[in-house]
Amino acid sequence: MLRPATTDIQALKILDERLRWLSAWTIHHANHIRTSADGLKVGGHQASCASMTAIMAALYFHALGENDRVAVKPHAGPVLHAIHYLLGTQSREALENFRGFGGAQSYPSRTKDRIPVDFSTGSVGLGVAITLFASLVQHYLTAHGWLEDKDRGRFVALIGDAELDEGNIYEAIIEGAKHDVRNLWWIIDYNRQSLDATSADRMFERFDEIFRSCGWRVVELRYGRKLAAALAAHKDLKIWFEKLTNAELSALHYQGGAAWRTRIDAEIGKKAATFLKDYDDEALASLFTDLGGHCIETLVEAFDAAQDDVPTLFIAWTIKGFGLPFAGHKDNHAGLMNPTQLTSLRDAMGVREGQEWEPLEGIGDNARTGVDALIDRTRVAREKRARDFGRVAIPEIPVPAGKEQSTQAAFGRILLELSKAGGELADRIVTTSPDVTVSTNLGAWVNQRGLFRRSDMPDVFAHAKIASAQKWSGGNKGQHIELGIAESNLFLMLAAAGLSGDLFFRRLFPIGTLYDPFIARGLDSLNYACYQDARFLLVATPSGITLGPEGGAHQSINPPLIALGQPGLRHYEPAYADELAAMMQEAFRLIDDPDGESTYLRLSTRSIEQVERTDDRWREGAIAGGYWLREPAPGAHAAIVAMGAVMPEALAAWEELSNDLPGLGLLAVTSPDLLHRGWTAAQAARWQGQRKPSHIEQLLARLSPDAGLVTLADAAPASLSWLGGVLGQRVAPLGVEKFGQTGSLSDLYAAYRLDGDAIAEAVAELLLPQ
Ligand SMILES: Cc1ncc(C[n+]2csc(CCOP(=O)(O)OP(=O)(O)O)c2C)c(N)n1
Ligand SMILES: [Mg+2]
Repeated sequence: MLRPATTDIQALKILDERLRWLSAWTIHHANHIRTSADGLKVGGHQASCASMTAIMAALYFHALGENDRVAVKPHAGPVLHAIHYLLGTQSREALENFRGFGGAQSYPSRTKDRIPVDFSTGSVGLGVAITLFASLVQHYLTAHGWLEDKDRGRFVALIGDAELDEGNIYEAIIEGAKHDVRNLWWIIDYNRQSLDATSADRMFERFDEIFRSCGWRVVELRYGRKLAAALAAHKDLKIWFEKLTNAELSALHYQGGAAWRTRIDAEIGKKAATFLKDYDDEALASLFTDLGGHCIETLVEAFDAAQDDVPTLFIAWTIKGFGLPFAGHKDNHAGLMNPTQLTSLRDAMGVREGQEWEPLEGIGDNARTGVDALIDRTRVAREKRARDFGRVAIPEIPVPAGKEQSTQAAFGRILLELSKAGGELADRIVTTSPDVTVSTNLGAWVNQRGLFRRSDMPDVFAHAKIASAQKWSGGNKGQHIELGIAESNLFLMLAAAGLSGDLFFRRLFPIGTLYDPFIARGLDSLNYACYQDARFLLVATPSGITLGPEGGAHQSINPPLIALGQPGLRHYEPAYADELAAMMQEAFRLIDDPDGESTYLRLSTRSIEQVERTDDRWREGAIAGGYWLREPAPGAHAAIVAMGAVMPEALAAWEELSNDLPGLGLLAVTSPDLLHRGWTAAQAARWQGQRKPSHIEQLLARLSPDAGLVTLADAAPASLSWLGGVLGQRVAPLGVEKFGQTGSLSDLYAAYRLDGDAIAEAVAELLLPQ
């Protein structure tokens, strides 16, 4: 893009002011003008917005190309809304309803906002890192021939300086360095204030070094044009200025011109006398606020100079609350202007009372042409695009043969067979794993489909004829993206790849594998992926105490409960390979369905005898969350309810107890998550006159109303114990509530009460007269 003419700079400055006004006004309106029904403070962050309006004006109205995608610092959401208001893509109604039900969201949301939001933000640090993985996905699509050069863009993150404390950012840049990631601009709003305080001074130099050592170009925008010139002319002043701590600088910005004068006079004395004479207090305050992040010329020049694809960190010095009465005050994070302060700002900005929402209020005719031109140019590139789902034909997934199988091994075989059979689905699958590719059984798939690398990477071991089951070479057609052991990165990778249809019009089918207990390591990133409605398949294996000798530190207990409370993610826990095949087919369908979701498969390394099927009726139930593996007699007084890898114990107990308790049922639960959702949805529907019972109600209604249920899961017993609430039946929940330890399966199942004896005792307790 060409550098703008001088008029554009003026127009950008005007737009900067407009954004500052509109964002402040939107927040003010929500807090002070809109009537409050519940007396709750509405909130909003006027100071966090004001510190980035120049950066965002220069970015959106000058630097962004039409394919560029931006993650906006959560607390600058109102600035993004103001930009779209100027572009005509946001309505006044939504702004008037900012933070209200159905109004503009407090933090940019892909799914809830009507404006185009490239990446949702809110949990600080995650919006930053996802841009890096999105850039990697763009490269993947290009390398696979699915994205033309003209459709490629840059990924921009607008970052609060305190966000840099989030460790996930460093995990991401390390991974990015390994993959030689490009086309990134990360722009720090370096206002040196967080929520609680001013930022630590000692860290600043370190950020520089960290990024540079990961291959980034670091561009510091410390001074605006005016201030740079003044300090260049007064060396002592410059030395003094640069020694000010973050807290001192912020305090001076808050105090204003007279305070600057007193300090300079006291600390530099005569040497600054000529300088001080040239400025009155107001001019002095204005001069020192001319930091790089508020100077349109400086920003434009810096953006124009970074047009190659080298990942670039811009450190743009700013003042939190720039131009507002609480600028620089350490407590300004959630500060709101009072009505008097707002009126002064309105007057200062030339906005007439009653015309506060007028997009270009107060801009004179001459200036208007330039502003209109910039808005027009920008409008074309920032329209909301329809979501794109791939509509890829999902083939029937064949069941791997074998009398005894583990679900984990079956998963690996299914992928291998898919790869061998070929076809569009197989070509669109992209797998990824945080250094557990082999131990989660993805190895054979990778042998077939190869590692994804920017340049060809021969398999050195294979060339040297060293025997290995893993014959992995890499190249830009590979379909497995290796990650280091950073589970947060796995989820951000899945989030970015799971948005490929939205971001690049080409849906991928991302599959990520990890050990079930380590879901917790990346939990917020997983939540973040789901929040944005990214679509993927998460395969977590091994799980539970069933991994036996591997021991307690690897034994997962609560992920089914996590899944029960996680929107956008469907939990399936198969016991058998045929269930797994059906679930994978469903998971692929859900990735491709506009109303679908992501899927979490909780698998096991335990090889168990496969069950014989007499018909296919189990399948529908398994996909819906459960089915009777052994039918109960109508009105039966007891049932065993089991999930996943402990099914052999449940079956053995069923066989033994059936002699004494004819009619005993065995319910195989494949998804407590789906059963629970169905149950609550059916309850809600009843209030709207629909009386269809949910799947779990139908299943349990086969038993007597006072039946007893023994539930069994290699997981927290609360995963299934809630089933007693569905029809008011009694429950004896078996499961794992304490940390595990090493041991054989029989030792562990006995110690943690997952064996036949425990089931028999639980059944007896339920059936004995109370
Ligand atoms: C993961 C997470 N932890 C805490 C918060 C609460 N929080 C919101 S903003 C903020 C400080 C942000 O400071 P900075 O990034 O410097 O932004 P700015 O100064 O521009 O407002 C905190 C702690 C959050 N949003 N996300
Ligand atoms: Mg800050």
